[in-house]
Amino acid sequence: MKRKFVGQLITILEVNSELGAGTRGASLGFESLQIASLSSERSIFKHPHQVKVETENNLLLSPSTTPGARYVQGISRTYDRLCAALGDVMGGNHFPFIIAGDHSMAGGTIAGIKIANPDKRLGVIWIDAHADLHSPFTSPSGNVHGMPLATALGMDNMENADLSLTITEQAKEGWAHLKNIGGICPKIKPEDLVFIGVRDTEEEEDALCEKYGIPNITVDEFRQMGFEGVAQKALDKLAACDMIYVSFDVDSLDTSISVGTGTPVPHGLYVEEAQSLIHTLLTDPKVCAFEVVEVNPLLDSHNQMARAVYPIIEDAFYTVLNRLH
Ligand SMILES: [Mn+2]
Repeated sequence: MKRKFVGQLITILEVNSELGAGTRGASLGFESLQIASLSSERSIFKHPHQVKVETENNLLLSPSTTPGARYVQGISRTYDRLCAALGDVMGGNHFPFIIAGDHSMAGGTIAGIKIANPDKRLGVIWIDAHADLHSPFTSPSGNVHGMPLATALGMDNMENADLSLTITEQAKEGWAHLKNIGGICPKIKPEDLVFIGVRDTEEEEDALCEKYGIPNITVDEFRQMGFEGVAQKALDKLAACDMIYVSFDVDSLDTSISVGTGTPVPHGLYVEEAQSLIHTLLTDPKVCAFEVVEVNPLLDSHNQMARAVYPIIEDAFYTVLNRLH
């Protein structure tokens, strides 16, 4: 069934998160995309509806005191703010178009969408080199940008816990907050999740994918099926969902494009492939939010990553805007 959101508009959310990553610089992704947009006459950053969600990156001035889930208290408070902002944006019948730093924020995005739409079944399309399914009990690094989907699924994955890890009580409390925010846990079901381009996982994550049958459309399969086939397969898998959130980690792209992201992995998508896929997904009326993350100009030279990614983002933005009008 086609639904038309009469009068609905877009709000760009700026979330310069940095606390969830292991390398520094993802908080500069928004500005690097803004600079990359200057050569475009229709820069999305001219859009009148923009909201900035405050982060707690100043905590990085001191070492993390919560091994297991590094800087989780600052991340928790940022989740709260992001959820409140998403409540306002979606309550005003606007489409949230989120440009965030590290990928930990996607857990807050999913939480915010679910809290704003508690009776709706939410599906997630996760375009990424990584599965981001770790918990503090399995993560070798304790970096929360590897955990956002586990917060949304409410999964500790204790069956695969690494008992040698040090996890403080504060880390466990913070983790519980991330999972239970809004009093809804889980926010999504494992059968309502689709991966595209995932190619660098740990066995603890593989065990969850196998247990719950979470599909991953690999880069090779993408090239066999074409972007339309991939989009259709992902949307078909989520046919029972009322709303769909698309999360785009730029490390899904091939390392030939740029090194300007924290955890690059070879054999990824090319820009045209990602752009065509995202364009097709965002024409679907069920898609209710889009997020791009992990552009890191400090790891780059000449802002290559943002310059490569900005056209994808601009196309995505106007695809949604055209759909809504
Ligand atoms: Mn990611």
